[in-house]
Amino acid sequence: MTDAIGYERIGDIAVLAAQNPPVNALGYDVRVGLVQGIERAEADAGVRAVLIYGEGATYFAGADIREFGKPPREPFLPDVCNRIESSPLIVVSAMHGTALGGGLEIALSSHYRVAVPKARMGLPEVNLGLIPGATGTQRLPRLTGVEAAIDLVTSGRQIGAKEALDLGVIDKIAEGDPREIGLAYVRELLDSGAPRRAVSELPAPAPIDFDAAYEATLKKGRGQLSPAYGVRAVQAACERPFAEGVAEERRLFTELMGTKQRQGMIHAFFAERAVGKLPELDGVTPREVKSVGVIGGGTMGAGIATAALGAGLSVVLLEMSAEAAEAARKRIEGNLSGALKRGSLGQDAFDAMMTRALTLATDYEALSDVDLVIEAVFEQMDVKKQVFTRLDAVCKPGAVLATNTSYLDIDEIAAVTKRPQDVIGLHFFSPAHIMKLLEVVVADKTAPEVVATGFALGKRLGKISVRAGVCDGFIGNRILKTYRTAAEHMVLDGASPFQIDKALTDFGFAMGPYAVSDLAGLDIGWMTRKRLAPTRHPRERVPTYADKLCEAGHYGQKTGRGYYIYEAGRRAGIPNPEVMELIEAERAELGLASRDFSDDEIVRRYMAAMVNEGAKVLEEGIARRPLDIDMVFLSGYGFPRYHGGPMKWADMQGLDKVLEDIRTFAREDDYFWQPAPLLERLVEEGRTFDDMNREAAS
Ligand code: T1G
Repeated sequence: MTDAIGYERIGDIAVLAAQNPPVNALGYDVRVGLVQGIERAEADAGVRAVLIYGEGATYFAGADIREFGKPPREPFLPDVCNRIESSPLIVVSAMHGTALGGGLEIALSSHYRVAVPKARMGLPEVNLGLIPGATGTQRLPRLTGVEAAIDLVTSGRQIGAKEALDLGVIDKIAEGDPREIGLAYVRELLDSGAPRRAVSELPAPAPIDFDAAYEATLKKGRGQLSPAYGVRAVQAACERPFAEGVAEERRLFTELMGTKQRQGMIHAFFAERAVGKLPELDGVTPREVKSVGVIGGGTMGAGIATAALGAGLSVVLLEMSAEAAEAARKRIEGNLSGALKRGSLGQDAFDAMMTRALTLATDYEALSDVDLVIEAVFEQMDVKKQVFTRLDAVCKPGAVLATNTSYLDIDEIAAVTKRPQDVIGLHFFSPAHIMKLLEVVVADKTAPEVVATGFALGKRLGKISVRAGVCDGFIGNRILKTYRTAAEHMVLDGASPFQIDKALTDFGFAMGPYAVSDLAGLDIGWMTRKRLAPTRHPRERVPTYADKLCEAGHYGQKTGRGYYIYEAGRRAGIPNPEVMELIEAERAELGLASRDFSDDEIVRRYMAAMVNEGAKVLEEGIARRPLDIDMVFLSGYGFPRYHGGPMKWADMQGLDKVLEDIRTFAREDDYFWQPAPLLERLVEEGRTFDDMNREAAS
């Protein structure tokens, strides 16, 4: 027996305990241990039943993702599941924590399942670019029916014990320790003479229109394959004998295992866990934060306050007047009412937040005792400096002073205080209570424990925090400006904003850059162009057609017209015909001859600009690792997760191909297209961005 699965005999019950921390992943030793445990129980005279449960935090949380991409080692998980189910003994699983993927598949191959009330379970393989590959798509529908099985397999969502009981995934919920409730349930089953109950022997569920379900799922996935493959696997459970259904599931699973989408999504899984692990923070203790001050109750400030309240922090929100403070309170109330309606926030909790946790103020003195302040006031340096001068005078020693600025120089802001070591950037993305990304911007003098405090606050708020250095736009907006410029160049040279948007939604973005601009407000870009105009290089190509839209008062969705026209009741906008008129007029004025762009070239140019600027951001140390840039774009800019992020996408294309594109584009504009020296070095040395991630981790 391996020690990954403990064996114990209690009367006529054999107990198999998973002992593979931290999440009892079903690695090789665990799989071997399970098979050996079942065989030992069957050979152990007098044993009538087997209990399987997990020691530590959870029942099996799935296959060991670190084994993916390596040669698979027997016993394979589907065989382990079938071996468990085929036992002549009664096999019971007792679940707690998160029984996910292969973990739930082990439970489904047991004859009975009991769970603690807080147990959660699901088949999240689609989030890794896969489908359940150990009979889950064949057993689950036999218990829940096709509709529920397709929902769980294609969404990858977790369900709680109550929903699992209602769906028939588990048989019982019991309070207590998984081992105890498991033993009690086995006893109950043996005493009542309960029969073995093999799920695979249950009748196949009634079919649905699988082609329709497949097409709908493929469309919803915006190019992601795994959910649609999940529909076909469940279809096999309806149309084929169990063993053939398992074979079809394996075929589909193996096909997905070989895709770039699987590589991209597993990269995203591990990057999400690595991004908060910075060697510079090893052994650094964050300062305790129980109360937060927020200055400015506009959309951003109210969103930040909402996120802090939702994380159980007390909030003092400072505005210029009682009316403005009241307006902020209403915004916060509106933000929280969404959660209230959805039932994810109870009325008592809502009331506690709004009456006790939230304090409105108009005097800086109200901030004298908070542990951390975040200002979200107007994006102008002199305004920020006034705020930080007041904070320096009012806030207690050790309070963290954070700015939410999206591009201003934080070193310059810190310099007006006597405590630059306590100043940091916490760049939220609107809506701040919903968007996952938080850029933790570290200024020259920011103290390590203040950086650690920023990351701890991010974790508390449920954010994905990424360390950034100080430059115009930090990581995300700096790179955005570059690839957005590449798009504008294509518009000047012959492509339309609408074609570019479509090419990029076909690539997997939820929205193209022009629809995003309409959503954010065209006035933001307009202000930025005006701000940067004085220092613009003569070779920069900056179109003026969008300025004319703004001068006419067309700011996008908020005015009902921008690149698109938004009519009441219609979800998406329709292309605004005057946009092409403005573009054609500008092309004529500049004497530009238009040419056609293929969708493929549009994507290659857009992505080459993104990757090239990312390499420059890396080289300057603004981002620590390529995975940090990936996490910025996956969690803050709607980058398609199955590409793994821009740097992972580039690795999978081949950095030599990306560099070759850049050099080709440079022949027509060697000012905009200047290959990043880091990219050239990586290609010369045959290294990848993944190699840089591994080097940073070692
Ligand atoms: N394999 C390997 N390592 C894993 C792992 C897994 N399945 N799950 C977590 N870890 C590591 C993780 O990298 C981290 O490591 C540590 O455990 C704690 O994780 C055939 C093919 C279980 C809800 O997709 O959702 O089964 O950084 O920080 O916040 O059909 O981990 O400490 O070195 O996330 O408490 C399906 C993925 C696999 C579950 C716990 N299962 N894991 O969250 O801790 S595919 C999953 C999670 C499959 C079969 C198919 C979460 C969690 P380190 P953590 P957490």
